[in-house]
Amino acid sequence: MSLSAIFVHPLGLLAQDAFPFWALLRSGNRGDLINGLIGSSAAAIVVIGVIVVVALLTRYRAWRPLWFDWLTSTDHKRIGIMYVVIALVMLARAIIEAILMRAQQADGLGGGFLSPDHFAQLFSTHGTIMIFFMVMPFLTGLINYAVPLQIGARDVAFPVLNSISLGLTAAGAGLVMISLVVGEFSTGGWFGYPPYTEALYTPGVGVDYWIWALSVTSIGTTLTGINFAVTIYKKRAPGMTLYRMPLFTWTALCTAILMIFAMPPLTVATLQLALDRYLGFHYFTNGLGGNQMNFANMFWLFGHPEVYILILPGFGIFSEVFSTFSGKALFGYKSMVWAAMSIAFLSFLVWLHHFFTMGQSGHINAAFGIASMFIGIPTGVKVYDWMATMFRGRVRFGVPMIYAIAFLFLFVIGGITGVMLANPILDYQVHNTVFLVAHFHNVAVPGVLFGMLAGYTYWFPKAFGFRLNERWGKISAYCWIFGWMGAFFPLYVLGLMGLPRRSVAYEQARYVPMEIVAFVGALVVGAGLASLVIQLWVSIRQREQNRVYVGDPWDGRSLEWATSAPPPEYNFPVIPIVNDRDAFTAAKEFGMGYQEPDEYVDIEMPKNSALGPVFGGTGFLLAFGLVWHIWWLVILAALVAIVALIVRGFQRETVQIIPAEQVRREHQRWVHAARAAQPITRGKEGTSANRGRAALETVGAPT
Ligand code: HEM
Ligand SMILES: [Cu+2]
Repeated sequence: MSLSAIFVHPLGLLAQDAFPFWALLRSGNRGDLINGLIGSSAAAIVVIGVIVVVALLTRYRAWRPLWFDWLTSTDHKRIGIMYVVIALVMLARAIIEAILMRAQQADGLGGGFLSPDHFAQLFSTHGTIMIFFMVMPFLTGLINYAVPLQIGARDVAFPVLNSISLGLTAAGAGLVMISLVVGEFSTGGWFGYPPYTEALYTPGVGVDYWIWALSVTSIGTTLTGINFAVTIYKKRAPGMTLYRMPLFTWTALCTAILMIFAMPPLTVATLQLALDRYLGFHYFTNGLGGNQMNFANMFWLFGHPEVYILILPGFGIFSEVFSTFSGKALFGYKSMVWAAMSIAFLSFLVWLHHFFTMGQSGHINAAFGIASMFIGIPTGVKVYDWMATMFRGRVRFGVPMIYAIAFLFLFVIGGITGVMLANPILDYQVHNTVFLVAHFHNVAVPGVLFGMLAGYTYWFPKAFGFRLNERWGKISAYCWIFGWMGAFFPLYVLGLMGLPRRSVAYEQARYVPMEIVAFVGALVVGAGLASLVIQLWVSIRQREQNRVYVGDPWDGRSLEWATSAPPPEYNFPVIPIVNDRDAFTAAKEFGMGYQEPDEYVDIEMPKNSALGPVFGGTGFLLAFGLVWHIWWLVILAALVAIVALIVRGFQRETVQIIPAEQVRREHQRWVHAARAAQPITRGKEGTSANRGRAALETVGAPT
């Protein structure tokens, strides 16, 4: 490329038309007007949101703490919380889009109010966001927060890398958000199949936004996988053998391994697609030796393990919740571990069930169909173990447990429909109908999203030192659960009736009643989202009466409950020694829950680093430049990132020392408060008397 090409068009392809607002002003007919209005309002929400955040930060003089306490922090707990914040913002957007899609289809007999292009952008952003920018950050955030605490570590293995991963995820999410304001998003679905997404058939910047958002995040996620795996292998407290790790840590390990092996095929596939689009390569176009099936294979070689990346941490959270809220050790611990590991392994052997109908031989379909059905076996083992955990336990119906029980019922239905789809003969019948949409939401929402929300409720008091409001939590949970049923059970019926997925409109009046039920269901889901926001608001206002500074509000069993809420930066004043599964329960039973050690020593912790936010910022600008062909911006951003890396290489002081005296003071203050706190029985758990000190109860019954 010549220099002039770089500098002649300083803004690349970026022009007035890129703003939905202009399109709105220039358009004539009513349809364009509605679509333009919706698009412009979405853009306005993003812009106003940014302005409000900037104004609030300025008003409360929060820029300095934002930078020093949060953005540059290498503390796994803060990084985890920032991941969850990103996830919740993106969840709100993707749910609103889902409601809009359901509204369109309810009104879809012969038309509806959205243009096909607009509808296609909606399902593409909804799917992309839910998978990559909602669930992935959510589970990464929860793992980041809880796992080092569960294994008795001070931090993850590579704290600065952790912050870089967060930066890259934020860059990808930012890219999806800015596509609302400038330009458009892909219309090619969350999987972006060529040849449709090739430049010849879909010019414009939408697909490029999709490509770069995914590339940036998938690199971050691969790094996260490495970080978590090394952390779990290397940083466990003395005595914590693999078979003493809490189940959530186990599933985090499986997920980390899946991330390491599954993300690279995606990164490579999207980069190859970029080469096709930008430089006229022919990886995925017929002619000159290309073949779109290469993309399908690579995408699903990532895509199928991905769904287990999403769901395994959910399984882990439910395992913790079933055990804690039944007051019993998890039933069948080892079978749970082996089931999770088998699922992770099998997940690499089934990708082809995503294109049963694309013309490979019957033998291949049969092999992949049978392999897919095998996954039902370890999953079934887990379901029985969860049920047996509750059996004769002291079951309490707190909010996390409500999600867990709803999950158990709904997930079994989703699993059965999955086994149905794994049969190629049946799949031919319902392929590409909304039956499939019903199936995967039947596993993704109860299994993944409910798991994340249960984890959010479960660990929130640990992270912030006060419990979330129970009443609003229950309202929210019931709205999610029953709204979900209303929104998705009709889709099974519609699928069997033959309604294709991703239909902007249809011609058969018999679809309408079920579509309306589904729309009402989606509205109830929206109410669940709203209640979640209200819950947070109410809880922050009532935080004084719900404080649980002692840190163990639910009578927890694993080590994260053995420290104050919120925990100190260094997690544990003295690294705990583990002799048992359910280490904290064992300690409490021996009366060793709140002890002072004989001596305190200095603690070495990583210092803050600007590398994470710098990589986030430059990653975002680099990707933005690539989308709009603003080449000088691409080069500049890459240079800044490289320089930042070199500067970091010369930095000598990367750790700070927390003096023993300070550790002693903080710990003693907490131990005294903990001993003075009134032990709370499980019956009073939900009252404001709960300060996070659990009374010893003989739990469960002899088995
Ligand atoms: C309860 C809240 C949700 C509702 C109401 C909802 C609704 C929808 C709708 C209406 C579609 C379009 C289906 C079609 O075009 O026929 C869709 C597609 C999709 N959803 Fe959801 N969804 C929800 C939650 C989720 C979650 C939690 C995930 C992922 C973990 C997810 C992932 C997807 C994906 C991957 C697609 C496919 C997009 C495509 O076809 O390209 N959704 N959803
Ligand atoms: Cu699959």
